[in-house]
Amino acid sequence: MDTTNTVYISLGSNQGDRLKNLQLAVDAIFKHIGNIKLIAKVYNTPALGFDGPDFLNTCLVVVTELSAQDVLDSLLKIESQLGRNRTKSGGYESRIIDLDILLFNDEVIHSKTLTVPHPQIPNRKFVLQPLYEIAPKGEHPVLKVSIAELLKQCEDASVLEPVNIWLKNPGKQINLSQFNYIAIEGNIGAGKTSLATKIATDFNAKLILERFADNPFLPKFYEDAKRYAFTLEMSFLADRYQQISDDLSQLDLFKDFMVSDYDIYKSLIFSKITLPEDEFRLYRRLFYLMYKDIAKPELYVYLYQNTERLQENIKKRGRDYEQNIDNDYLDKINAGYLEFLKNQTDLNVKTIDISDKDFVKNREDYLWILNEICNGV
Ligand code: PH2
Ligand code: MG
Ligand code: MG
Repeated sequence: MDTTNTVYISLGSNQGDRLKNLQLAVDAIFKHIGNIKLIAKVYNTPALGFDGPDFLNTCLVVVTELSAQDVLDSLLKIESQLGRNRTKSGGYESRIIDLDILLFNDEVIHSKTLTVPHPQIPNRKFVLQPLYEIAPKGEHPVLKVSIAELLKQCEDASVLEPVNIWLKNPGKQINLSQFNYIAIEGNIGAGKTSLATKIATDFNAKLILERFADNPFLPKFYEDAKRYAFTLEMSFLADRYQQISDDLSQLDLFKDFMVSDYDIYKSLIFSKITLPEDEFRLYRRLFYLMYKDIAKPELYVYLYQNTERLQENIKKRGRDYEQNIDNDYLDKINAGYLEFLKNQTDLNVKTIDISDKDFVKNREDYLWILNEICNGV
């Protein structure tokens, strides 16, 4: 399920501290729109089409979950936050910052507010040169020619001078790959899978997801807990053990680290709640036999979410067999996790309270969580 879009954005400034304006725009784009994959060199360029001071121009590629219209709205907001005011003069005029969508995936858009690809691409060297640097193989989706070819054919005679200062990519400050293996944990409905999946996509990590959907005992357990608890816990343990020992031993050369949406210890936490005392003791013996020879995460993240919002999330995702989970059960699981975490001395644990956050909806909340993960152990 890939819901991300690739958007190419052109940046320009010919008023005030031009380089600072570009950097502030890059920072705001990262904060509100998405991860920045590449930033081209910055060029000093003569104002094209009107009389005015030289511009600094560059381009960047962003990966975003926003629609083209939402990206546009966000860019306009950033422009005005950086102090741009548009007068209704008709022609071009100097500006603190100009942020234009050049390309959005390979889509062709003609709406009242937005034309993509940007109609001026072929006529502007200050766009084509930096765009070529970050998309050397890119193709214009309407003209069906490469950016390289458009640059060659471009009749704009402007002389571009590269400025020898690079804009900084704020994403580089988030250094998750300092951990070789991160496990995301939390109660049912806390958002473990969503967070692990987002991290894996954004930071080139190998993703290890629990295969709960394949567990035939889970729906049965929710129907008749007493009868199926031991069977369910055993089958979870077998699956988790196998997956963790298989996946963690296969280092993927093309990935920077690993992230999972569970830690195997959850087997013990859940079984302590679901099994009668004597069965639990048997289970625990088996658990530790397996637990001792598998790799532990270098960072264990516990997402704390309150019961009310757990229930909302459970409703939202709508798995039939989960719909009758009661608050008491969720509270017990949370207490089980907290008890476990309290007693961990060897494990690097980071508990993050996300009860007033929504990292799926708000990028700022997502970035806040990443920051907590990186900096706060
Ligand atoms: N933007 C314009 C018009 N002219 N000239 C340069 N050099 N750089 C720009 O970004 C630019 C321009 C309208 O957006
Ligand atoms: Mg423009
Ligand atoms: Mg514009």
